[in-house]
Amino acid sequence: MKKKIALLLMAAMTISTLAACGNSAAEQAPASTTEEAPAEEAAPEEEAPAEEAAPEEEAPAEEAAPAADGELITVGFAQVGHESDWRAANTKNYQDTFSEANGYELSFVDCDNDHAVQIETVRGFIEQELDYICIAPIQSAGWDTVLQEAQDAGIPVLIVDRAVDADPSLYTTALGCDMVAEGEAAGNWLAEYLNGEAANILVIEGSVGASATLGRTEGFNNIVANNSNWTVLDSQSGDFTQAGGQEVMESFIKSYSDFNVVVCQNDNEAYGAMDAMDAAGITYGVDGDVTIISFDATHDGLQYTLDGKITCNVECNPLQAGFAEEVIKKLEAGEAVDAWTLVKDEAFVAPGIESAYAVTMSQEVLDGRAY
Ligand code: GYE
Repeated sequence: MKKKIALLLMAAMTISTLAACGNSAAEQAPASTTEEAPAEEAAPEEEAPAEEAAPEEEAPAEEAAPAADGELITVGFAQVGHESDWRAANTKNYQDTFSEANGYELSFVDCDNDHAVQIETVRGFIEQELDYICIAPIQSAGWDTVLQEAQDAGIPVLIVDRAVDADPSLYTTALGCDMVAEGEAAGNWLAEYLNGEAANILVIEGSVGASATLGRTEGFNNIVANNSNWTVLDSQSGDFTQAGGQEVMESFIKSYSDFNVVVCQNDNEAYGAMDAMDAAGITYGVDGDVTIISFDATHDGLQYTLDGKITCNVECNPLQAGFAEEVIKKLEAGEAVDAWTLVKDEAFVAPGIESAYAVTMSQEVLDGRAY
């Protein structure tokens, strides 16, 4: 299978780097892959007994991976880590989608938010001559060398979730949410909500150097620049964790007394920030003194939005493995793939708020949220 892949790769990469940005794959990709495999089968290579490994017997014909020679397609996934609920949902989605039953052998590595570990993980995948490599980059910088090594080895690379700042000719395709647009959505909603009122803003950023952090910061700052009575008092990394969010918020509370907006770049940070404000007797939410904005819109995060505690929550959909599988199926079939696939998202606001930028939260929306 490897030689065939290498040949297809050359053709596909040429086309994909020339292709205009588009989301046709996004519209075609199955949205419900997580619902199709039970949670206890999440580690397919370790848990699936040999006699259950024949994909053609278990998966419906139209969903079986098109490995012409009947072999499992080997996929390496260098995952960021396990810092957040979003990440846990994203990991489970990949493990469910790239299961043996679906025709794959997934090598999953949790890189524990360590860039050097992630680079070595990708090198390991290259040495093992896997058919495809998916990378969710911890940081956007520092990828050129190992991406060149993968290309030299003829292994297609999918950059997933977060972006890299390497030359796109070094990888096959990228997919994920538009982080700048997410930051702008948060800012646009805030301008609409405050309706001219001044804002003293504290920002709890995500992990340093991650495209999710860089993009959300850039997008939000684009809107800050349009509002002359807004001030960003401080902006510090909470590393996308609850503990990090709490720690940063505690230090903000010691340094600043007159803030009315806290922007948390993911839900877990928002939980930590709320704990810190609870302990300090600071009220927040639609009935409180401080407006909290969060990102991710996970189930628990949206529960807080429904409860009016996180007033605005900007979604980033973690169920992205179906898009990656769509790309792999196309490459297996010798078809061209888009250079970039956008995973769409939307924003949600607390009940009682109408917004041009966000959906008003309801129990029904919460009930429909699987992650
Ligand atoms: O917002 C955060 C996770 O890269 C979009 O990473 C992802 C971010 C997500 O840790 O919760």
